[in-house]
Amino acid sequence: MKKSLITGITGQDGSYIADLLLEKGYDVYGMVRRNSTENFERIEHIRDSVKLVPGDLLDQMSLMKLIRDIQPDEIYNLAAQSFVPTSWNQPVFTGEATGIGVTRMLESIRYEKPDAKFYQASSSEMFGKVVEMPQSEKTPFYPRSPYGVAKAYGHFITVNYRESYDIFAVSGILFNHESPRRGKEFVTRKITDAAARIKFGIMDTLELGNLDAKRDWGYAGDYVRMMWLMLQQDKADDYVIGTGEAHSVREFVDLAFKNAGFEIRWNGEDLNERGIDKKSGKTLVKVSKKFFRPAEVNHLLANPAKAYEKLGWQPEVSFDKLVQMMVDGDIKRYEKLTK
Ligand code: NAP
Ligand code: G4F
Repeated sequence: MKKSLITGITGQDGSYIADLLLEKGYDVYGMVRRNSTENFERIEHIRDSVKLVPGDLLDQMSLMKLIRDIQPDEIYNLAAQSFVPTSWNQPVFTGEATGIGVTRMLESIRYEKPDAKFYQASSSEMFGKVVEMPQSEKTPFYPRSPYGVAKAYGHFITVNYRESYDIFAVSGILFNHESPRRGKEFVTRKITDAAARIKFGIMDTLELGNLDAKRDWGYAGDYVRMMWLMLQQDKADDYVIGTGEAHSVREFVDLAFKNAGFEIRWNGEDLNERGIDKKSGKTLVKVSKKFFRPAEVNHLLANPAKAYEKLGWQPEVSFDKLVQMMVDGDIKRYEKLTK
C-alpha cells in the first residue's frame, strides 16, 4: 500500500485529493495544524479512513518528524495562506507559510525521505499582470500580490531542489478551481452562497468588488486528478492546468443567480453599477469599493496544451455545470437549515 502525506487536508483541494487517494487504495495521512476549534467539515465523510497528524508549515521540526515517522511515497503540499486579499494584510505571514513553508517541506524531504515524490501547489496568480495571453509553462511571471510573490518563490524553490538534489519535485501551476467545498471568502462561493441566501430571504443584497476581472475557472475534482497524474510520471516536470476558457465575475453572477431562479439586469457604471432582479426590481448585487484590491489581476487564461498532450488530462466539468453544482449545493444547505 502506497503512503501519501497531504498538507492542507482540511482545505478544498486537500479534501478532494484525499477522496481520490483513498479510492486508489493509498494509506492517507493528512497534516493538520492546531486550531482553537476543529475545522474538519470538508473531511468529515472520510474522518475514519485518513490518519490526521499534527504539523505546521511554520515549524520545521514538526515537518521533519512527520516525514521521518511516516516515510511517505508521495507528498502533496497543498497548505498555504491562500486568500489573496489577506496577503496584503499579512504579507510576512503569507511569505512564511506560502513561500518559505515550501522550503521547509523540501528540506524535510531532503533529510528524511529523499526518494519521496513531491507535488507543490503553484498558482496562476504568479502570472499576475500577464505578459502574454493565454499563459503556458513558458510565460514569465509578474505577480501582483504578496501571495503571488510567495507562490513564485515556492515554484522556483521546487524547481531548484529538483535540479540541485535530484528530488522528484513538481510544480502544478493551477488556475482557479472551485467546488461546493470552496471557502466562502472566494468570489465564486461568495456569489453562490449569496444567491441561495437571497432565494431563501435571509439576505437582501450581495456586495462585490471588480466585476470585470476574468478567471479561467475549473472544477477542483478534475484538478486533483492532475496532481496525482503528475506524480505518476517517470520524469518530474511542471504543468499549467486550466480549462482554456475565461469568464468575468459578472458572467458568474448572471449564471449563478439564473440557477437560483433570478434574472439580472445590470444598471449604472463603475461603483454605481447594480444587478437588479428583472421580475421584482430589487437590487440583488451592488459594487463596493472595499472589495477592490491594491493591485488587480485582470485576466487569467490557461494554455493547458502540455497537460493535455503529455498527461492525457482533460477537465470533465464545464463552466456552466460548475456554477450549477455550486448553486445547487448551497440551495440544498439552506433548504435543510430553514426547514
Ligand atoms: P484552502 O481551501 O484555503 O486550504 C488551505 C489549507 O492550508 C487549509 O487546510 C489550511 O488549514 C492549511 N494551512 C494554512 N496555513 C497553514 C500552516 N501554516 N500550516 C499548515 N497548514 C496550513 O486552499 P485550496 O483552495 O484548497 O488550495 C490548495 C492549495 O492550492 C493552496 O496552496 C493554494 O494556494 C493553491 N492554489 C489554489 C487554487 C484554487 O483555485 N483553489 C489555485 C492555485 C493554487 P486550516 O484549515 O487549519 O486553515
Ligand atoms: O475568488 P478570488 O478571491 O480568487 P483569486 O484572487 O483569483 O485567487 C484564487 O485563485 C488563485 C489562482 O489564480 C489561487 F492561487 C488563490 O489561492 C485563490 O484560490 O477572486 C477572483 C477575482 C479577483 O479578480 C477579485 O478582484 O474576483 C474578483 N472579485 C470581485 N469581487 C472578488 C470580489 N473576489 C473576492 N474574493 N470577493 C469579492 O467580493
